[in-house]
Amino acid sequence: MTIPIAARVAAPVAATPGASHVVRGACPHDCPDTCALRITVEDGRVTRVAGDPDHPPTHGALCTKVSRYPERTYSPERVLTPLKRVGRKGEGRFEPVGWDEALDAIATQLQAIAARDAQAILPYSYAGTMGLVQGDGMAARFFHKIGASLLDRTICASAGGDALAATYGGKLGMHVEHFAESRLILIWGSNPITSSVHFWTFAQQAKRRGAKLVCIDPRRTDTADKCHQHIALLPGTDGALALGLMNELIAQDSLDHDYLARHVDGWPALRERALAWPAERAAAVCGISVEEIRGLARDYGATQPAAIRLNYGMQRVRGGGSAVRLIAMLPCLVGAWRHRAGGLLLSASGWFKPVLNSAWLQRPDLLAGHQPRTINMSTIGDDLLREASPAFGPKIEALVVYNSNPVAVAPESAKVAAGFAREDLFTVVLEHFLTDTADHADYVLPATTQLEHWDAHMAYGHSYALLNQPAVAPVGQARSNAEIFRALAARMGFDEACFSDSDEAMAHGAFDPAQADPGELATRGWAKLNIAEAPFADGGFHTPNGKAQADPPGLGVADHVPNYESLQSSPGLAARYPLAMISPPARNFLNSSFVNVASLRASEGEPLLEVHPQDAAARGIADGAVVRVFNDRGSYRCKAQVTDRARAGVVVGLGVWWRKFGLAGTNVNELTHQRLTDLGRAPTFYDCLVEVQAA
Ligand SMILES: Nc1nc2c(c(=O)[nH]1)N[C@H]1C(S)=C(S)[C@@H](COP(=O)(O)OP(=O)(O)OC[C@H]3O[C@@H](n4cnc5c(=O)[nH]c(N)nc54)[C@H](O)[C@@H]3O)O[C@H]1N2
Ligand SMILES: Nc1nc2c(c(=O)[nH]1)N[C@H]1C(S)=C(S)[C@@H](COP(=O)(O)OP(=O)(O)OC[C@H]3O[C@@H](n4cnc5c(=O)[nH]c(N)nc54)[C@H](O)[C@@H]3O)O[C@H]1N2
Ligand SMILES: [Mo]
Repeated sequence: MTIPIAARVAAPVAATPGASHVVRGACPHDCPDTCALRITVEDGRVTRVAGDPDHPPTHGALCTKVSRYPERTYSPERVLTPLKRVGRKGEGRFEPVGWDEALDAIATQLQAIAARDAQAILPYSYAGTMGLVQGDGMAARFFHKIGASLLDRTICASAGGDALAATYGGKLGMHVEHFAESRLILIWGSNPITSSVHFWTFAQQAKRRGAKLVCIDPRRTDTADKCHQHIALLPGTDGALALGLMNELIAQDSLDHDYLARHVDGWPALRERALAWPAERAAAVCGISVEEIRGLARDYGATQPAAIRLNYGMQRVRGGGSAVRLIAMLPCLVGAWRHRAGGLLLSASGWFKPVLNSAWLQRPDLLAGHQPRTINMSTIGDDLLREASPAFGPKIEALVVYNSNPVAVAPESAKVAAGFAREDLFTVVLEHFLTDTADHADYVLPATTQLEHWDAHMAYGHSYALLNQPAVAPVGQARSNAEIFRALAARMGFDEACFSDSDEAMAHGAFDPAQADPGELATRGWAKLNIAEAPFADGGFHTPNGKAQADPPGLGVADHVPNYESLQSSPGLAARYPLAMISPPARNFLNSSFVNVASLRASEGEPLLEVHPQDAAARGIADGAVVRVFNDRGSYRCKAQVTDRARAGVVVGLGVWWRKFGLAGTNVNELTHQRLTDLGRAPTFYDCLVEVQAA
């Protein structure tokens, strides 16, 4: 039987007995791949979620998590009615209430607080869905109209993002498909088999055609196992490695002098800096051999096209911004940008800037001249515990959380949990599940999933716009985020016409129709942006003068910046807590999403800490033993896995588990701190010293 493809489906979708059809959608999750989906609906129920074979980055394949999407959407644990708290904060005891009762109570509270000082209200959201409508579309309009505190959305990518902006003038990079033609690929601070599996397909195609793959990662990941070479540097030393490579490229004269002269500003100053980093010095800082640096420089200097897949793992340390600035100069030094299969890809979201109707979606003009303060989401632990002061402004009295699980994912979670437990804080959480954060809510509101609502999507790992059509009617009493904010706006008497825009109208209006064809989006589900094949072959960076900036005004030339917590910058601390802990994503979860999907949790097993055999032996820790991992901020219990996936001196706690699934009701963020990166005000999750003991 062939399944007809529904080009347009109006929500809600009525169930026709026996009927089966396919709806075009987009994966909403925080991942570079943003897959195009084909969703099979039978008798009004989604029975299958598959990758679109025609969408080049998706090429018909999905990750395990999203191919299990029906299990998530129809989970018996889904929140399907509004809930009101009846227990203590954090206990997770609620009773169902009607929508009207919940929305009336929330609107009344927000109005009362706004009448005193609207900045005491804080929206807190991140990328549970990356949708332009269910993310910061109607919600942004609502909070702008209130004049609530603004949120600095730094928790993931702003160190690297600001670094790319300083260097290239935006988050711009290669087309992911072109990696298939590269001859040398550096997979740097990235574990694509876990976190960007569609990029990995292109890297494997290149490998089959004879390309060399090098993985630069402190952990021996599955990806490292499948590369030709693995360079296991110490966490937070990537800037030193980049400078050591530049030093060698200068010594070998592998530079593209013409490209440097025509398309780079500040090379003489960067050259001076690099000359201070001979391979011996860099190798000592990175904890690797001199030959590893020399060999990599020889390969990178002699192979074209050479491509770097940089990812966010390496920027979650104090010097993350500087390291990205340095690495982003490497393709300029050797002229790799001349080829479409050469250059670098960290994030490509900047290509969407001229394509998005951001001001229409978010309506910052509704602030009407107000300049509310900005709260950094990465320091929410401290900020929730702060009293009013002239510098800070009013105490935070109300939090509205959507698309995020800060109690599990924000750093230094003891403080975050203490803040969320404040009796004088009014907290509303829009969610699918009773997460650690929802457990602290006064009201939990049931949100629709991607299968039940309209949305429009950009991507940060490819250059296609996507449209998501609802496949089925909302499950239970769920409402879309946008619908919930629309209903609250009505109750608060906001009468601007934009508060009546439907989700569907917002999804269709998200992109400039001249740049992302509405017909293609409606019928095929995706539209390719018009970006040059080799965007910087002849310069043309998005900086004011079109040149890549090695020495930008106000920042100067980047240097290696040691971690806050390292032998180099805090020897006393390193004596007490000698192990560096990193906590990169687990393959079967997406940050803290999917932790509650039983089959995916079963695949991950339980929270573990990888410890190198030498470090384990020195502490009498056996494989599988329960350990206490601790530092001055707190302690966390889990089982040890003794393995050489962790290099000596580094322990790995794959994240991000819900606290309530932890042995002692905590997760790795009990140990991380709230200090920020050198650029971008981002968290430094992987800049964290600990000690481990058998418990
Ligand atoms: N399955 C799955 N996929 C995901 C996610 C998930 O949780 N699960 N999360 C999504 C999100 S939000 C993001 S931002 C991306 C994150 O994905 P990536 O950007 O790839 O970042 P991480 O997975 O944090 O780290 C990647 C690798 O960097 C290594 N690393 C840690 N510290 C350093 C360092 O100092 N230097 C270097 N060179 N390497 C280091 C880690 O060991 C890890 O293997 O993935 C997305 N995709
Ligand atoms: N230790 C450590 N901590 C980390 C990281 C790490 O590597 N190590 N990674 C960091 C990174 S890269 C990131 S991006 C952050 C991620 O932090 P978050 O963006 O908070 O991501 P999630 O933990 O996946 O939580 C998203 C929540 O949104 C909900 N959600 C999904 N879709 C919808 C929707 O349509 N409506 C509503 N209302 N809710 C929805 C999901 O159910 C989920 O509970 O975590 C950071 N924290
Ligand atoms: Mo992220």
